Amino acid sequence: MSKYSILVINGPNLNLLGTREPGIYGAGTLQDLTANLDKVAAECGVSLEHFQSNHEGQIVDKIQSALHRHDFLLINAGAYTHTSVAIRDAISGVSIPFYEIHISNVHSREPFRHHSYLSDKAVGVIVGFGLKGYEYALRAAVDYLHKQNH
Ligand code: CA2
Repeated sequence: MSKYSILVINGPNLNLLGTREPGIYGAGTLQDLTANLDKVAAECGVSLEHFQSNHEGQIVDKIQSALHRHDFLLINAGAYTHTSVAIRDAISGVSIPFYEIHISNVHSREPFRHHSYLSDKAVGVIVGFGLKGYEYALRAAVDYLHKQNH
């Protein structure tokens, strides 16, 4: 059994990856992303759970259920990043360290995407590296956990 468990959360519309807007979000599907992360997790010796939902309350429930089950969260909250005090409060409530991920460079897009309700609570933020950003975040999370728990 792996020593560390990491939960990957993808928010609204990210189930559409690879089917539309490839210019912004790339050509890979959510399934491709999941398969690549599983491969990297196996290489690093950690367990991964994947969760995607289009519903804010379901994301809140999932974060609450992560308490005592997961050591780290990787979250792309999609559009809820810019609107959701509830997701911010859920993450603060469980006190699990997390990285915030965005596929696109939100800072080069519309002004309403420049503010995040999560960034100031995150250990780090990865923005604009496409789907590769999830892999970078996973590898960084593994380093973080090893350093924290030497
Ligand atoms: O860049 C990101 O990862 C975002 O979190 C994606 C969100 C957007 O609201 C954020 O501002 C930035 C949107 C996800 C929509 O994903 C789609 C993927 C393929 C086709 C259509 C939408």
